[in-house]
Amino acid sequence: MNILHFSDTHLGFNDLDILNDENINQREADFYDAFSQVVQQIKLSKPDYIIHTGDLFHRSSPSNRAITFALEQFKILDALDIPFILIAGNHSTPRTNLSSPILKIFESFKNIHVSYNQEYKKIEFEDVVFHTLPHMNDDSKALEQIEICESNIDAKKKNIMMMHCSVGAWYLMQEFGEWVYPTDKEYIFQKMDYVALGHWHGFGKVGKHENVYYSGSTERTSLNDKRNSKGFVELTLNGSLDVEYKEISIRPIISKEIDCEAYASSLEMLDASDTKDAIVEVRLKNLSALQSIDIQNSDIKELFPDAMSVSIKREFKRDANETDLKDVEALSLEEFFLEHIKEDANEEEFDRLKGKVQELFAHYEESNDDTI
Ligand SMILES: [Mn+2]
Repeated sequence: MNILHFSDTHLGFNDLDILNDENINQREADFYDAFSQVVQQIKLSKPDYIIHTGDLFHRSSPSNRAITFALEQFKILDALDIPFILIAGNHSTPRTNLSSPILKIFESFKNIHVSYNQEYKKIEFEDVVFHTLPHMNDDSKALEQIEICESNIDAKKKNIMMMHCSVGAWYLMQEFGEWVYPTDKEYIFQKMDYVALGHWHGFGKVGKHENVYYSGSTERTSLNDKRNSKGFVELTLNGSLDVEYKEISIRPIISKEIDCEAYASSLEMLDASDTKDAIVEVRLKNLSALQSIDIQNSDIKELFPDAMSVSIKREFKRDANETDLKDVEALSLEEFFLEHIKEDANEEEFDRLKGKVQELFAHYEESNDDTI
């Protein structure tokens, strides 16, 4: 039996304010592309079952474009005549009972089986039972549902458990309403042939359990996620369990560092050859306050002409100039500028310039207010 497990596709996610040629947010398009790559693979490998462990959409009320994209892709999948089992994650579960769960839109598809009602649902086939526990907002109800799940294990068939949660505290995503699977119920995992997990965005086996896996997300929903490898799981269940992680191709995130203490030579050594179409993050380290004024973001961006985006992080020197730095942080630009003049000018000249500077800054602020 071959099963393809993927998760956390977050359709509709967007970021970075960059549009592509079709006027779609580039990052949003990247997520659609990642999803399409998995669908391509499904068409090629034709597994016996397809499972998705939650966060299909990024929001519980996705945009029209995200819904349209999903419906197009699900139509392709449905036509393959492969059962596709799908559960709701925290991102696709409404927080109140007033709104209708988005996964309901797939109810009418012949081969698509959805579980989103915040309760255990058994989805059964000739040779396998999928024990689905979708995201639940209520922990005590969840515990009950886990017990129902355990009592439904079928010794004559393969048993696959599907959840969207953190197993223990290790896989928390620092999001609202996360569900933590209770540690004292982990023994149930041993009674399953495979436990398919969603929520954590990296691929991996969970702790000591040989049959419990997160497939990871298909793209990064945060630039703090530096993993450049995203993909899905292909598992084979013939007597023993064989798990294979398959990588898809995503936009890379590349970190670069410029040491401002040796600025010129650091620039010379900079290699931008791996930054084509990438999300580039540049750390300017050992920066002094004055250097920080001299080095413009636009100068740094020019160093990576082929990158999709460049973000710059300024890290100030912590040693000798620490007091300097504190002063700069506490001062406004106007005050900082005046301090700078004070160093070079005599008292009389300083008083004259002070008036000018204050006038100019007042004028600047006024004209700035106009534009807002
Ligand atoms: Mn997620």
